[in-house]
Amino acid sequence: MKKFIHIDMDCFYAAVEMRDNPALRDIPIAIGGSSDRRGVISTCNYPARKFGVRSAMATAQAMKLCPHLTLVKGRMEQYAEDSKKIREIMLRYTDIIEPLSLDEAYLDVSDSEQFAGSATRIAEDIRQTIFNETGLTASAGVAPIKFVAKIASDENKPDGICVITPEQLDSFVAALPLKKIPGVGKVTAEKLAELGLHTCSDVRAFPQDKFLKRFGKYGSVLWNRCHAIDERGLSVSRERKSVGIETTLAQDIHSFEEVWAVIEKLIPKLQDRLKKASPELAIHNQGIKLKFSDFQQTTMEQRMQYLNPTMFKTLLPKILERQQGRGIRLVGLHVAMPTKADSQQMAFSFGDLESSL
Ligand code: TTP
Ligand code: MG
Repeated sequence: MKKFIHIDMDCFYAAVEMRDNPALRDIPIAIGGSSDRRGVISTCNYPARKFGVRSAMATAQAMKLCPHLTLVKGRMEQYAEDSKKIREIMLRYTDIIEPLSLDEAYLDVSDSEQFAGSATRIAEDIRQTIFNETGLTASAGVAPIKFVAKIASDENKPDGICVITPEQLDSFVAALPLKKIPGVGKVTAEKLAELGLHTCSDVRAFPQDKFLKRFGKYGSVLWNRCHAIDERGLSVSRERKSVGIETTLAQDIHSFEEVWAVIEKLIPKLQDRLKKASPELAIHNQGIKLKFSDFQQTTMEQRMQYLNPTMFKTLLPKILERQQGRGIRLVGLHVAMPTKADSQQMAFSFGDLESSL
């Protein structure tokens, strides 16, 4: 059995706004264009949801439901930046990740070794780490098949987790309302209801040939879902799994010696993180990140098979060439792990070597 985690951020855009402006925390807010410009709500926080405000609703309608709703203009760049941070956190656990949107992704942790392979504990750790490092809450679903993991992440929102074990899978799916299955929209749900079909167990009791005839191509997918069959794996992005550690300095520093002193302190922490993320310690590259006093940041990497602390000393003068008189406000170190493709390529080149000997 596979182990999938689905992570979905809670009222994502609204949560970012509440984090960055605490005055918005306890009042109903929505992200969206104003009603006089025929705006639409992107999302809203939970206090606003109590009034019935929803994503994709016309702002005018939302203002009717909740007259003291505070409208906030969206900041896509900030949401994208938080999304990137969240993605980087996920990559510490597995590189088999399928992002669905800025705030949502599937992870396949079937072969992850952290927490003795417990997908539940991995999911809890991801949620905790996301909160520690971004101040945002995420909800998680854990299940042996993809679509159930997605449904599960919605069960205990916000800031919740729902685990469906292989033993619970069949009965969980049986009781599932059909409209919760991804792909079953309003129209399909109505067609199903006309046949008296409301839950997956209703479909199970329905004649298969009749069902397939009525619902065409999507019918067989839906039939399978109702029987807890979902053989899809993840469409994996090619991002490299990496770990890093960084520190923002109390005061800007300038010289090679000062930066090196910071790096020497970071190295053992980086080694710790690497050990946790990749017990065999193999890496693909190691690098340094600097953020200058004007907030411009830069990274430089060196290909390496194993972490070599003195390599940072070789890299440092090269990256400092980009300093151009500016102070340095942040120093970071990172290593990227080899992907499966890298290790296959390595085996291949060793093979070549052998055959040419
Ligand atoms: P969702 O995950 O659907 O919603 P959410 O994160 O705001 O709330 P929940 O706690 O229920 O998960 O969407 C993620 C973000 O995508 C959301 O914050 C804003 C954006 N979005 C839109 O811009 N328009 C839409 O119609 C929807 C559904 C989302
Ligand atoms: Mg969300």
